Amino acid sequence: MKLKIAIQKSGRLNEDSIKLLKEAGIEFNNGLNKLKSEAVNFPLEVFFLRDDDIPQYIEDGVADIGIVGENVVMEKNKEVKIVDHLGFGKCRLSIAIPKNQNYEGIQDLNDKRIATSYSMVLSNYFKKNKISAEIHEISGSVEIAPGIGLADAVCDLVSSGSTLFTNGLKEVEVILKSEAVLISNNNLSKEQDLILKKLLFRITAVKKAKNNKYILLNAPNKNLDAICKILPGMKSPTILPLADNGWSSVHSVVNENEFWDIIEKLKDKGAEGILVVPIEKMIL
Ligand code: PRT
Ligand code: ZN
Repeated sequence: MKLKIAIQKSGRLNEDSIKLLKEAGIEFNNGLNKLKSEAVNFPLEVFFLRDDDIPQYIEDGVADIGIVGENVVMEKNKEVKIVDHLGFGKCRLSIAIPKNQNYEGIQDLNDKRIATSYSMVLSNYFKKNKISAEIHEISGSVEIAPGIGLADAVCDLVSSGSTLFTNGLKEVEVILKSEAVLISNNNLSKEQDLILKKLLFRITAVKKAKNNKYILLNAPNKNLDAICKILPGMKSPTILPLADNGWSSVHSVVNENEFWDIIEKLKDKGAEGILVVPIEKMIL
């Protein structure tokens, strides 16, 4: 029994999807540039597909699980479930209008023509907000629609914002925040579900490790209490005596988000020789 995973064949999510599987310790021996590849050390088969097709294939059970943007999951609206958020491919689906136009609020979109590749998500959004606008479904280069007179506004994915900027548009509403997610068929067998759980366990360990750093520092013994209070650690920090009397080496794990804050506090309490090391896997 193997679990079949569908990932993007080429595009923005392809590399990070493969990287995630590799970091989860899954190895492939026959190259990753074909239609299909088999893992050598895990019961997993990889299918390479266009991202738009992945939800349908999973609903139909052609693949069991897949990696796609949440935006695609919402737009395709298939019978699949999101089992994990993967932390890459972050973007937002936003409405943008020509930058010299006034915008007071969402009611300004009434009776406007809006170009998008996300007509499902957009029409739901308009329904919810009681806006009546005309949605023009187009499949690519949405951002040029206002410039060529095809639409008054666009609804498209944004990450840095530079595409909107170069096309003279400004973002006025964010309608969806998105990142890559792991989705699954709703009716996995017990055996398939077990493989998925094993995979999720590994993915969790990889994600945790990315969000945390291992920290080692030297601390004067008189400040050890104060320093331990600053450091969360997995249980509590490890403390080892240094050969130098009156000093200890303290080891702990800190979260990326609090990292610089913690470093400053540690220095205030006399910590020296601070080393910060990446963690490869983290299992709690
Ligand atoms: O061939 P296939 O159909 O598989 O790929 P695709 O061309 O449909 O998708 P692709 O590879 O462009 O994007 C795959 C997924 O990446 C999307 O579904 C999103 O979940 C995610 N993602 C993250 C993005 C972006 N960031 C992004 N910036 N997808 C598209 N963009 C485009 C956007 O459409 C716009 O044209 O980039 C432009 C805006 O970028 P900024 O940086 O200028 O704001
Ligand atoms: Zn696509």
